[in-house]
Amino acid sequence: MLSKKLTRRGLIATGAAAPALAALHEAVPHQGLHRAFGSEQHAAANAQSGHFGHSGSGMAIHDGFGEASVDHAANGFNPSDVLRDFDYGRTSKLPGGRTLREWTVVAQDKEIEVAPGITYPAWTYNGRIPGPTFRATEGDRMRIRFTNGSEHAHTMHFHGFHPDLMDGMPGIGEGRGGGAIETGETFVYEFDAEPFGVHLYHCHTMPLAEHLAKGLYGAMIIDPKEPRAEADEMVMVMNGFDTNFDGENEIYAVNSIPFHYVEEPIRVKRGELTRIYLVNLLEFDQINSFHVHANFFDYYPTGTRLEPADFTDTVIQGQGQRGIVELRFPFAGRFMFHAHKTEFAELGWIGFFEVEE
Ligand SMILES: [Cu+2]
Repeated sequence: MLSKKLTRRGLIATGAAAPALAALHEAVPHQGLHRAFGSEQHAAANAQSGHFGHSGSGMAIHDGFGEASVDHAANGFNPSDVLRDFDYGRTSKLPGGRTLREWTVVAQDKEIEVAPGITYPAWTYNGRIPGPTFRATEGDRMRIRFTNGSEHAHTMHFHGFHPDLMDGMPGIGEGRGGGAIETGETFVYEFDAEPFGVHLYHCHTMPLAEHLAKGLYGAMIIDPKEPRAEADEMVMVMNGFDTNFDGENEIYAVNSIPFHYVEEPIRVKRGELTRIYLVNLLEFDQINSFHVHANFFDYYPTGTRLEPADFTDTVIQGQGQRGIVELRFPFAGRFMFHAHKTEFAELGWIGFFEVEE
């Protein structure tokens, strides 16, 4: 039975979460999910009539949103592109021969359609969630020119070595142009690319949970000087959205859009080395996880060592944790990957690899 107040856990208890989102969308189109979730009668009535369930034994998580899809063009990003989009910046040589990589980042307030018909008032870096995946080689100089085009003060806080002025911490370096970057202001973050590994960046303005949950984060990859083996590479930022602002996520995903890689499976070649840069930037929940079916992978926590620390098929990450997953698919076919946290999977954190000959 549904509880009187419909919550995400209430939805899951009915075994109805994903189809419920779609059904609520049909019933209450183009409104925020917090509005849609307010129409409890629709949901309750539909649930009791069996409208959500495909089999009665639980939701068919494979179905995702069925025919419905978000408007990626309007969002300005498509998770299928984000997956293999590595931003190496504009490169030049510094005196002495080192490589300088430069990026321009603008914080923008932006409505994102996070599920079909459900928009979320996000805060973004360069209009996308996750923000650009910065990529450099150990020892490069990284220079990020950050302009705050948002109505709120923000920062960019990078994980890595850097002076305090470059730490993106409100209250630190304010007299020197750093700290909180107010609306309309620009600040240039600059530091050496170290250590090698897979890292992250995010806004560090208070209240931190809000600034993270709103979408101000991304991945940063520092390649070792001696490059890793050639591979089909991709970045997966695990995240979610609290669409009704109750301090809990209603949807979960990799690269923001729930069920996206169910609708558009990730195509890989059988036997080819596949490398996933996996980063957890989920707010509100204590852990996230990644599991791949019918396979095992080498796991390099934080990517800061060249030898894998584990050979497994499931890994758990707290917020800010990240690592490199390396695997080869021995069989052609369709293989699921998902959070091994059933609740997250049912609310969108699920996808497929389409392994081709
Ligand atoms: Cu912020």
